[in-house]
Amino acid sequence: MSDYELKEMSLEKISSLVKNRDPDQTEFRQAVHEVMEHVIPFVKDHKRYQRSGLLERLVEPERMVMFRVPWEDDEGNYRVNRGFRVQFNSALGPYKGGLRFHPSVNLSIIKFLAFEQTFKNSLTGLPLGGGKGGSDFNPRGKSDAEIMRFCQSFMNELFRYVSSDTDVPAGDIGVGEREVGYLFGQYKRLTAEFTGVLTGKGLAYGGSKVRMQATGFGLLYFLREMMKQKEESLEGKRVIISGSGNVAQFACQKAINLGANVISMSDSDGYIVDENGITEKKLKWIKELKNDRNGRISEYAKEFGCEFSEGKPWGITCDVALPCATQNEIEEDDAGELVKNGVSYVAEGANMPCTDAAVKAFYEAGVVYAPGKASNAGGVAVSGLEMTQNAKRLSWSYDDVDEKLVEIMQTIHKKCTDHGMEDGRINYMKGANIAGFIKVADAMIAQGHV
Ligand code: NDP
Ligand code: 2IT
Repeated sequence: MSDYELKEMSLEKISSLVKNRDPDQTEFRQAVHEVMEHVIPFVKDHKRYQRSGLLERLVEPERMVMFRVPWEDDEGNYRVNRGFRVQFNSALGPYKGGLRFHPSVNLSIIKFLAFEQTFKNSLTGLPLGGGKGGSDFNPRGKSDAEIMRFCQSFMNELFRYVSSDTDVPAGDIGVGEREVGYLFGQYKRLTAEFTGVLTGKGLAYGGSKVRMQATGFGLLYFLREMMKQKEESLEGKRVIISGSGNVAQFACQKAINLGANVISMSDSDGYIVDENGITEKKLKWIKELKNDRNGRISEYAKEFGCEFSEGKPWGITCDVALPCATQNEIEEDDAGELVKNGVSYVAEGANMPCTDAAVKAFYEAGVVYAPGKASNAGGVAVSGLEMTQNAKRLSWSYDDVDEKLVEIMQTIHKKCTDHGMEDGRINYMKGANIAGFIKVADAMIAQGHV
């Protein structure tokens, strides 16, 4: 890069490049801003990364596919949704990332998730590129047969763009083991191949042990490392968790195992506060409610005699907050409430659940905060281990995979400390962004201007 270009390179320049291209993609622009805020000063200090076009390529997906998903509901009506797959960056390996089925899904959301995934996957140390996909299909209230027909139709188009060596999808919001099974079945039928084209599969047909638990467990393994830095532990800490889906359930389980007092979980209607603490037995009830009965979290309040309130849980006094539902669920005001009530740790189970202003509020208040690309990387890490097991046609034990997950989360924590030290404390966002960037950038430089 010439001196002229280098002088011109700034957060504003890259942000306006993205804004001019896609002015309406607010979530994607937010994710780019959060990463580039740390990457650009780093590049200015490191000549090796001052390459013409490197950052411009980093913020433009390699490929995006959008397609029609026609399906028939149980009443015989023909319905149409939109499908997406964004193949963001393949510098480190096949594109890898989940599929989200939620009515809010649009190109901006899938692009932000695929962009974040690129850095997250880099942090895992595994050979995984970054991608994401999904649909604006709303699974709420759909029958099992409708879900199956939708998944089959979605794969009728997606199968052209994925394979175990090119792009390996998995689950995310609205996509769990059942959906992965239907998607896998249809892929197999269309290609006549039994390969590891998806992860998060059932244990009977190539899934990995611990994949189901991995994101939530990994989040707590990461939090444990954060607390160790301060010579603290989870024992007796008041924890609140948003969401009550896959990530939230297993975050709750591991938090209980580590001695925490989990007092709140939520869904999109509201949250419960159980001052007696959510026990393993109560959590088992929540899992049945959410995974088998499609119930609402408000039913917990009736079952166990506690409070249910509409809205978000961030006004509850706690030591640790674990947002595990969706993007931008903690805004500046919510962060202010948490800080006022004495929160000490915030670790993201969801992707980008805290707005930029919320992250800054935590940092200024001295709250120890971890971004999802570091703290929720356990899910995709075990997906990477599932790919390895599938390629070798073998299956590791629960303890082996769990041990590897602990090691990976410890290593990611170390990368955050190595690159995030600032004024005598760890800026986890900075550390994760820079460590994630270095590996992707090195691979991109080595592979030429493509
Ligand atoms: P699930 O579909 O299993 O659960 C999602 C939970 O979040 C539900 O309780 C849901 O409530 C709630 N939720 C979803 N959207 C909203 C919304 N707009 N407002 C309020 N609540 C909402 O998804 P996961 O647990 O798999 O995913 C949760 C988060 O974790 C997502 O951000 C995802 O990207 C991230 N993640 C997931 C990984 C995985 O392996 N599954 C890995 C890494 C990150 P309701 O039922 O009412 O809709
Ligand atoms: O956001 C994520 O990391 C996931 N939804 C998991 C992706 C994966 O490929 O396991």
